Amino acid sequence: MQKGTQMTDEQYMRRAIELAKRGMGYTSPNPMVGAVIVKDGRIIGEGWHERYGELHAERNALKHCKESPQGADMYVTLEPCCHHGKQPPCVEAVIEAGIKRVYVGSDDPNPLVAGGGIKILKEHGIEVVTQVLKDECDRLNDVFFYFIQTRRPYVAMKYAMTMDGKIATYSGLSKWITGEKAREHVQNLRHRYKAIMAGIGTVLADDPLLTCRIEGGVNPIRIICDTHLKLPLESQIVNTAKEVPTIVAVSERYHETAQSEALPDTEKDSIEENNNYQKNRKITRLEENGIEILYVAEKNGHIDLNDLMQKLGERSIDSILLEGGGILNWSALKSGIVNKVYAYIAPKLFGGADAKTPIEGMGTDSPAHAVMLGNSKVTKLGDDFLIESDVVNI
Ligand code: AOF
Ligand code: ZN
Repeated sequence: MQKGTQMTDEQYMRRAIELAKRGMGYTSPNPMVGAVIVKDGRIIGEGWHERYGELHAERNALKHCKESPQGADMYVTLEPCCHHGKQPPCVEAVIEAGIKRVYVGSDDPNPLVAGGGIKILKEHGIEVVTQVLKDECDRLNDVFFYFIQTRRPYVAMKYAMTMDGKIATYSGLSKWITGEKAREHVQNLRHRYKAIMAGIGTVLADDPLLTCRIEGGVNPIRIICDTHLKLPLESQIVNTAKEVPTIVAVSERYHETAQSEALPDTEKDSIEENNNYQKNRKITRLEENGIEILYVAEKNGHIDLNDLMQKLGERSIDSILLEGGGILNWSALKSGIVNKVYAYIAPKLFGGADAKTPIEGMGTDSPAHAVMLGNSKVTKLGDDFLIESDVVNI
């Protein structure tokens, strides 16, 4: 910015977007929101929604004003709220501060707001300009918009593959496919998304931790899809479950087992009772280790992912990074729960008919029935490429 040149409305809004992003990973299930206050062509206050439950962006920007906001303009990435939640309504603060004009990016689809904020501002004689950099502001909160309207988590499928579409060599080796920069990017996703989900196959094969390894990063809640309770007690997941919240989704058929009285060894007289007894003991052990067991309906011998999404939504889990193996990835696509795909592509070739690919299962029978992706964006990360796309036909 040259001294003396005034910034445009879009530039102020872009600044507000930048500020909003500082809340990434900390505001869930609230949106990321940024606000800038401008007087006589100068920014006099900035703020963002820093953490769930704390001040909203508008109040933070007002709090940080270096001079009176009377008669100033405010640029805010989301429609100011008008309801009492964990925080009082932002519109009241905006009105009391004497703000003259408000530039808004996204509308707030929260039924408690939904146009109400803008209406109140206008009723108080404040000029409101809507849809400033709307697309960019909307993009910031894909997760919030989906969750507030469906109460189900927004799911992003992530995988890393070679240019010939392999996620491991035929011998099963996968360390490493992509380089450091791409792997660091994945760590940022683990910080950003509320939960991370993997299938039991991945846990048995790799014994992963599924944590976020960036400084100051937040660990995602770990969700393991484990229909038949195969998770080993000695796995890293179990050993760290007291520090990292972990949910193991199992078939609801084990619910009864868990509730039934455990039989002492000597009294077991059938294979089924013995089996139930073992499952029961395992559930107790897992719970003692800090794991939450979530009982989910079964569909075709697997966890019903739609039922799982419903239950996770009820626990305020608004977003999931799916780092599944090929089978879980296909089930997720087929169940229609996937909203976005992050494909990290390394410029190398593994070959091999038996080398695993990111999405396995049955697959589609005809190109006409493909899962269609759109809004694609390509980013170069070192020697690798990231293609991120929205699933458009779920
Ligand atoms: C704003 N500015 O910075 C945010 C807004 O429980 P509360 O009080 O934190 O309210 C959460 C709701 O407020 C959330 O669902 C969304 O509609 C709105 N978030 N609004 O004006 C902000 N974070
Ligand atoms: Zn608010």
